[in-house]
Amino acid sequence: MTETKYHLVEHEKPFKYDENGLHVTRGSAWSGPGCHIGCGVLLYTDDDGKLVKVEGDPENPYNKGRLCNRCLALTEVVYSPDRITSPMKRDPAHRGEDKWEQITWDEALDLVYDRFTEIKEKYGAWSIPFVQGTGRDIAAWITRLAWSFGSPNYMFNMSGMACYLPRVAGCAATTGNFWVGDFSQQYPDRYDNPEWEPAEYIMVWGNNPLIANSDGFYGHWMVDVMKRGSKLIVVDPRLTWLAYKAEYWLQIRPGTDAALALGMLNVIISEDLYDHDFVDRWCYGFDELAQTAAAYPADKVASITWVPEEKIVGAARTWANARCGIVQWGLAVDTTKESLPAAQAIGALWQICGFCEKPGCMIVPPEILAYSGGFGGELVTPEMDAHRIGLDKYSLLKFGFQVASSDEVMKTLETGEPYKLHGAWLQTTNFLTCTSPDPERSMKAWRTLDFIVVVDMFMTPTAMALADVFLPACTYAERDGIRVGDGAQRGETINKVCQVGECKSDMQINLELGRRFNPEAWPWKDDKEMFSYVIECTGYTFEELQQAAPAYIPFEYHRHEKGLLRPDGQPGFNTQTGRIELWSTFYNNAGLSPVPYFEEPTESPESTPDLYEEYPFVLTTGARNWFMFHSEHRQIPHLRAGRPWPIVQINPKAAEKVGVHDGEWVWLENGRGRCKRVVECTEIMDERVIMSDHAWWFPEAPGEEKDGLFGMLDLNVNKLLNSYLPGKSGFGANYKSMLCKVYPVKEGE
Ligand SMILES: Nc1nc2c(c(=O)[nH]1)N[C@H]1C(S)=C(S)[C@@H](COP(=O)(O)OP(=O)(O)OC[C@H]3O[C@@H](n4cnc5c(=O)[nH]c(N)nc54)[C@H](O)[C@@H]3O)O[C@H]1N2
Ligand SMILES: Nc1nc2c(c(=O)[nH]1)N[C@H]1C(S)=C(S)[C@@H](COP(=O)(O)OP(=O)(O)OC[C@H]3O[C@@H](n4cnc5c(=O)[nH]c(N)nc54)[C@H](O)[C@@H]3O)O[C@H]1N2
Ligand code: SF4
Ligand SMILES: [Mo]
Repeated sequence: MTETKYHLVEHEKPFKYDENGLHVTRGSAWSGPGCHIGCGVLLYTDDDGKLVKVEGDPENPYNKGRLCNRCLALTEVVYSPDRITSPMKRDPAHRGEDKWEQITWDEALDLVYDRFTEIKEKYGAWSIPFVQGTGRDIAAWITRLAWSFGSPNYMFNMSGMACYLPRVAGCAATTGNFWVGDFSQQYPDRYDNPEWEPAEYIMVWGNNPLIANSDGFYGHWMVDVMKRGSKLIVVDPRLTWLAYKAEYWLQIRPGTDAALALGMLNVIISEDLYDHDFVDRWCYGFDELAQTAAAYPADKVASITWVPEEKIVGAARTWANARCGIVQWGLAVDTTKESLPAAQAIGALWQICGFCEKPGCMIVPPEILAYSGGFGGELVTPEMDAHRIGLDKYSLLKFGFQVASSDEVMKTLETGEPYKLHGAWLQTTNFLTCTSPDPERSMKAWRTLDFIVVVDMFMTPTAMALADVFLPACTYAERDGIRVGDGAQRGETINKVCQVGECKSDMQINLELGRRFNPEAWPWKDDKEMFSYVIECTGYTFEELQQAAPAYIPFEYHRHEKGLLRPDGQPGFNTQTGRIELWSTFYNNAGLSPVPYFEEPTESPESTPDLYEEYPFVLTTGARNWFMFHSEHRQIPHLRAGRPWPIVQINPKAAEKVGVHDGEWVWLENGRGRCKRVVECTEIMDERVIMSDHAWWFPEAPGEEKDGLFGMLDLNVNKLLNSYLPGKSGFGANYKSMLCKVYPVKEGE
């Protein structure tokens, strides 16, 4: 094996071994089905090559043998009778109808090649957007497909790209990097590593990590560090399990996070509790930040956020006086229209306290290979970038990921400006069910395209409504792959142990098609050779990494002092001023406010008091549950049993006031639409706030559009959202702060 500088885990067991008559293969559980992280798993197969069970790998430092029920139910996903197992096509005249025709892979790939090439020759490659869903294992392979085809319009079809990207782009613009909490994940020996220490305080902000396991963060680490002494401050409108364990639970009104952060900054600055040394040496624009925060005194912030004044002050003091601290933030920071200023204000809480690049603080994540922002960036020409939709309007699209603006693409579909779109490649997304605010408008707009391809494991409302070709993808048990970059902070392999029908992995599909489009960009003979190329810098081939994984990059703290965070090797941060910019030169140059601010959600008790009388609840949506990943898993018996119906959580007193009962079907409605839910009365909610599940459909219901697309048209809470109204930067949209009313569903409805 090649000499390498990476740390390896000492395994007691080999990569493959036999146990009690079954064959065991070590691997990583990274999509499909969906998940952001990819725990270490042991896949058990029998002599016929059938997957029999999945266990957590106790030798993997990442999850140490633990798994959640979605992985434990993997065999039900793999062998679900609902899987689509061969390619299909349908005449575009019959979109929305169950009129599929089975075809071979050769026919399917030839058809896609022919139609895409025809469109490219007539209208330009940019007239085909390439769309992905959330962080499944696709970013690298879909960017390369899009860019090698010649389209700059790679995108995530959520208004305001309001998941993760606002935090990533915001951090990149103001600090030059993305930051994560130090939970020892960068060390193979984890909590035993002598360099590491647990955070004294963890501020869990708009995130429910135990359930979500999002963005490379395994939720159980939270419990691991609590056992080692970390204490919590939780900012959440609901009393989550972690909020219940917290020293401070700040029960915030949805969508007011920026105000709360600015109020806490004001306490910390006015009481002189910040880290002077760190601010003097490494931050830029402190005085301007102080001036901004001064406009947010605690009493005013209490009335905006509904968090009692003494809790705001107490939590701010406790945080600033801590020896070390972590902000474990989540989706709720992104799902507000002005999400960048919210992220900037929350970021300043760790920055002015100097909780940077130290044990138990925020760190820049080490990555085996930073390909996550796009594999194949060298293929993007200036001409392509000139056609990237939204780039002229939102300069921040240059940061983080090289994406097109989903809101601008929506306008382009509807207006044909700046040019008409003609085709689409949709891979790992069910956007009509999940991300589209106003799904019917979205469906109509995407229907204007001449030719649409969907790559998925199951028939979905989106595929039923839009696809002309359906390509069946694999689960992680049916394919090979690599888990590097994208917040993984370690190198692992995904290992094929079984085959279902004719399904192919996303990587094989994209390699085979990419080779037809642009052979030079896809020179590899098979997927394994392609993976070896990507991980070349580790010194391993794919086959070697299979044996050796997980592999870890050597890590050290205080990298800003050692010149390790800038490409020029100078001390400091990778920004224009070389410092963490509390006053952002980038935002200023982009015509945005250089300092953070709070703006009311478009609809709220404060911004639209008249509407609030008619729609008396603040509606937050989509808090994750244990059983489902977005629109997935509805057809998996053990998981559906845990969440049989789409629920809305309401405080029992509030339910009584509006005359609805636990277990009853109700409508949630506002001026834009309504959807059905089942009431769950629970004390975890404030009487003024309700929480609705998102992404519901019933795979068992009739699927044709005339019958409601598997119930989706009645069940989609996104009908209540503001339609395509992102923040000023192009990032952020109100997915978790609207107004609505609740009333019972009548018999027969
Ligand atoms: N109201 C409201 N709406 C929300 C949210 C919310 O909180 N509230 N959350 C939003 C967020 S944060 C996100 S990220 C989006 C998610 O939006 P999406 O990522 O579009 O989520 P899904 O609807 O689950 O679509 C994923 C599809 O990909 C398929 N799939 C899964 N794994 C694979 C794979 O490996 N290969 C292929 N080819 N297909 C696969 C699944 O079967 C499924 O049909 O939803 C957003 N929508
Ligand atoms: N099981 C499961 N896991 C998932 C997913 C899934 O669908 N299912 N989706 C994945 C994806 S794509 C993502 S982005 C992550 C998201 O995972 P998280 O970041 O945890 O996001 P949510 O669960 O949507 O919301 C987290 C918490 O924010 C609270 N909250 C709601 N509104 C507000 C608000 O305005 N302010 C504040 N401060 N808090 C608020 C909710 O009550 C909830 O407890 O999860 C990932 N993991
Ligand atoms: S977090 Fe859960 S679903 Fe995701 S890989 Fe780990 S066990 Fe599987
Ligand atoms: Mo997400």
